[in-house]
Amino acid sequence: MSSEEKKTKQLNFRDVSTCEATIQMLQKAATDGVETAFSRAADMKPCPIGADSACCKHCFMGPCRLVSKDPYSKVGVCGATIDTIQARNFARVVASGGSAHTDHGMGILDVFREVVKGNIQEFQIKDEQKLRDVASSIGIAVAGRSTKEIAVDLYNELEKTYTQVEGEIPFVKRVPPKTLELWRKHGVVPRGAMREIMEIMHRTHMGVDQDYENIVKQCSRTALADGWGGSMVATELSDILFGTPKPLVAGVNMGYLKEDHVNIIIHGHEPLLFEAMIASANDPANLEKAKAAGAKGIQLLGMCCSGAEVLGRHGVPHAGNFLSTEAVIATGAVDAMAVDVQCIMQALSSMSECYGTKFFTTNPRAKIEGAAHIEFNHHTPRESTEKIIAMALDRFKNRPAKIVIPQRRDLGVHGFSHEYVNYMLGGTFRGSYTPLNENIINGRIRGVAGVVGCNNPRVKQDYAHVELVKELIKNNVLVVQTGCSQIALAKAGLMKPDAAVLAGEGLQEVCETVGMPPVLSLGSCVDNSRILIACAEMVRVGGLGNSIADLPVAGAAPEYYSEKAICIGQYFVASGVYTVFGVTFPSVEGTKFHQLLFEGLEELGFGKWGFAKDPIEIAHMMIRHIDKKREALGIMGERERKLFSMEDRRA
Ligand code: SF4
Ligand code: MSK
Repeated sequence: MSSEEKKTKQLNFRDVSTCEATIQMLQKAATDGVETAFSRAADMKPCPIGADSACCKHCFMGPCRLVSKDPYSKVGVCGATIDTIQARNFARVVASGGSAHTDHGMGILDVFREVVKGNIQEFQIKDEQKLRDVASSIGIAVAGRSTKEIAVDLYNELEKTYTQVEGEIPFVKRVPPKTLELWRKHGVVPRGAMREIMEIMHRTHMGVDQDYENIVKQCSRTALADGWGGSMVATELSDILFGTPKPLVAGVNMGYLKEDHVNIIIHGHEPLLFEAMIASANDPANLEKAKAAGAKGIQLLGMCCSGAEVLGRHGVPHAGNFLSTEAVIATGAVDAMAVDVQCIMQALSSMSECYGTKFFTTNPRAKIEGAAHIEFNHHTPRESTEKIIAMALDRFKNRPAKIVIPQRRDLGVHGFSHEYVNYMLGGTFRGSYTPLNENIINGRIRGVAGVVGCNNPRVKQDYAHVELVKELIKNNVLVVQTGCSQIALAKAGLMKPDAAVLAGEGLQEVCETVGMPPVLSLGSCVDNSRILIACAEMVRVGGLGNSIADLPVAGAAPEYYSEKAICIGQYFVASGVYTVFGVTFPSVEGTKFHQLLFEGLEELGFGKWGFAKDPIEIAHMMIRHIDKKREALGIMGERERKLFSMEDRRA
């Protein structure tokens, strides 16, 4: 028996995941002698100095390692202090995470431009109302103008999000005036994402910016260029091109793989590949080919954020979140997995080889050594998706005899957007956040929490997401979700209206009246921008203060692994939101840098960071913050409680 087999046998998969389907497939993979991120994590001890961000390899006089226990006892060869080193490391994480979202947004912007010019026929402007709403939100005239005229202006304006070298990115026009005033005072309003990311890379080069406070300012400016820039462009243009999500019932989990169908999984982030794949999979000619191959049809499934994009928009089933991407291959039922960008483990390629799954990279920015590449060209999107379908059909015909599909299917309501929340609460003619604000003021809803982010094999899969959200709703905190976190809650059954029974009395009343779940699924990682817009709207409607920092809201990413998550955290903090992360935090407690992130930023009027590993502790940190904000707003005492009826809503 090899040492690898011994390790895998020693790992109790119930200790590393709460997802039944994933546990079943991890056990199968171990029996098959195949390793996964869970077994590799058990075998890879994290470097404690790196985990604290107390080392620097920004030049070749180093690498320099400082001592986390006594961080001011030593400096790097160049004299860099622990605060400079941590701030520079943090800044590069923000730049990397922010560049992922902004480059994703730029890919959508490219397609939007080509659609507007008439160079792409496959995609069209699907939501003209949203086009008009987005355009007018940034000052583009819409009255009496054609869709094409507005779209051309919108393209030209949104391109500035990336390329502008001076001024303010377009979507800052949506930021509450008090919040924007604070940003201007501290010089953190983004000019253009490319400039901010370039500047962060320059400033963190050896011998440039060596003042941690100044570096953190640039972290905020770069992160804001993601949240109110690249990510917001990605969300808004995806809605315009592919439709703004509206709640629908959709399924999550591996049980949606079908043994008698050709199963194709799309994994990654940008919605373009998936949208083209939906068209190919529904093409009668391909369905005929599938039948000829002996299949009853073609079953498409999503994973990670590619899946989250189409789960809410079209109701395509979602096979699982980040840490299930390897496990699903072990079913043997996946005929093809096609990936684009972000969160794609390199090991998926060899894993697919073990189970005979056809694995394809599709994006020229993201190839994997040894993996087949079928390039996706947005001018001719169906060319690549047709090839992928043909390869999947081929694999279906030659499937291995042993297929094991975990019989777990979880239905829930997905596809809440800022627009739908507006409508849901106020109705068609009075669409407004007023009822939400009123219910927060009267105490039925204590506050709003965004629980988002990834899985991380250093902590038990989905456990912190689910326990944190349960504790929040029990305490009357309405939860909004994106990314892999929402998939964890969908699997736990909390995306259903009847999950309101788990909520506190006030939140339960509101959910039952409106007919909504206590946990709202808002989409992919870039759709965290929907939460920013919702916060801005809560401020605009009134009664909860003048800036985002006044709102009784908080955010968390209890199982994050990604640099993108840190960037998201930083743009929420810079926007005024208290944001708590789990797993680990890249700083040494007690340093000036740590103090700035965890306290100092709030003293300046921004939000602040928090950290805890235990989900119940995270929940109560968030609740204490929400209560602090309620206290400051003078709405701490509950008002008279009465049923929130249709008459109340009309009144
Ligand atoms: Fe060491 Fe300074 Fe070079 Fe970093 S920049 S590796 S601290 S000498
Ligand atoms: S996919 S960034 S693991 S949420 Fe967006 Fe999931 Fe995190 Fe990737």
